[in-house]
Amino acid sequence: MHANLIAGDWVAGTDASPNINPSDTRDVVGLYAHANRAQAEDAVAAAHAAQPRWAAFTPQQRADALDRVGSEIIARQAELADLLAREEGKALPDARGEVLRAGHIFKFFAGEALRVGGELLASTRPGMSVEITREPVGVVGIITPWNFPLAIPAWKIAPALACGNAVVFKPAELVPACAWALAEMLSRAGLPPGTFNLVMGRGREVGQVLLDDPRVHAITFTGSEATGRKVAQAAVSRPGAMPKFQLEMGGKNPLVVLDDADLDVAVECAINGAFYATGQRCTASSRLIVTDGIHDRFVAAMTARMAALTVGDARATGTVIGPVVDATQLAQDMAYIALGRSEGGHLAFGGEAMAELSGQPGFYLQPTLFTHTLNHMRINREEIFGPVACVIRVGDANEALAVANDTPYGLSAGVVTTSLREATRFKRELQAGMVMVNAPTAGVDAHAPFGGRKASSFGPREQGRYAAEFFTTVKTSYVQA
Ligand code: TXE
Repeated sequence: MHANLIAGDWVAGTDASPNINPSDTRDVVGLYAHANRAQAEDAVAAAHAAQPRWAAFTPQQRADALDRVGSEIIARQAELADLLAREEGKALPDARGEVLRAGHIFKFFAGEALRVGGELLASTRPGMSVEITREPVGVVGIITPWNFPLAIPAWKIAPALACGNAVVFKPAELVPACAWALAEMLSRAGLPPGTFNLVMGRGREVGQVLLDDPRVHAITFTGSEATGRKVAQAAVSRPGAMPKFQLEMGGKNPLVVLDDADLDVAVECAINGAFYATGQRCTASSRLIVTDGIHDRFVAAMTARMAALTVGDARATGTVIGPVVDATQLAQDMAYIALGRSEGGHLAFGGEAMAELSGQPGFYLQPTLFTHTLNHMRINREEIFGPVACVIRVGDANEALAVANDTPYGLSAGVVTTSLREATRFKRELQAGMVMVNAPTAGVDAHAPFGGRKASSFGPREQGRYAAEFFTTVKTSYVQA
């Protein structure tokens, strides 16, 4: 059994669950412990005790530890990508990319450990100096989803540690193997015991401890909007000091295709954005907003291209789209496909689940395209989180922009156009945290800020230099000469 990491020791759980390969449900990846409430509290206590020691490490020592982890992730890219593909179902080329990104994130934040800076201001008072410094927040609770089993933990853990915080990490129930592999590397990286703790298990049990325990000073969460709201509610209802919190939640990202777009570029952006990683990305292009003049050519080219996408075992050569992550998610996708039909959408491609491929039982689903959809339909309002995209036909660029912004979410948004004027206008006016011009809505750089607006996000941006906003607290000191 793979155990939890608490106070530097591997601690067995009170129970455990098998980790099932979604490409072949007969394949058990391993048995992973569930922490109980008391063990989660032990992890918090350990982090609380270790944090001052870790914060007293020199920035170079912190940088070296993070750099070691980054180097090991990159050196083990093939093995970790295989594990990721096996437990989550992400096709191997995407899984390899995710592993590399996780490695680069650790290396980036190794450098950031040396760059935690401050500011010196002239005072309005004679002889006074004003010094602005950043200090660690303390203990950070990290709660992550299943769709990026290595990259999302990396982009929360690395900056938290770089800034001198201790961490209690609770990964999603479906992907403990990648989390455990990361924890195992961190356990050998030279951190004082208790600085980094792994507690696997259920959200409402283990996750809840992180929300409730007053020794957890900050909570960073990525997952569904419903759970994100629970995190926020728990944070503000905590008696005494409220924890700092940061939420990354859903998206319903528009990709606008204008009449003047290069058709090949438009189709590649839409195929990649909507269907790669089985559409299970918060930045997926789920609404394809297409102007009249290019609509029919775009739909014809999309369906032709979709027919050539190989759905299969995530680890098989040639697979472009792996399975859906589990039975519950597949049922959710199928329910939305049925809803799309009943709302009047025209199923232009796909829509069928395949219980098995080449004799292998798995959660396979064809990439699915609806046309003739309207922006107010539920399939265009709610996050489906599967390989399902909807085309919305619009009259012109003005209508496209209005429809793109008419959504509760605001994570990522894209436009495909050859017009500099339209590219500039959409870049300015799209209401999203990230805007892509002639690029898929998903797929971002590891060193640039990530996050959204409206119901997609709450709190400071993640990644890049901007991560320090969340993982540090600012102190302003006044010194009279
Ligand atoms: O998410 P949850 P799940 C969406 C997607 C998916 C749905 C459910 O539509 O179908 O969410 O996925 C922990 N206190 N997205 O169940 O429940 C939980 O254990 C503390 C979109 O995976 O939000 C896990 O570690 N923690 C999203 C994490 O929260 C709790 C990515 C996320 O779980 C908790 C993933 C509680 N009460 C899912 N309950 C995106 N847009 O990127 C759960 N958790």
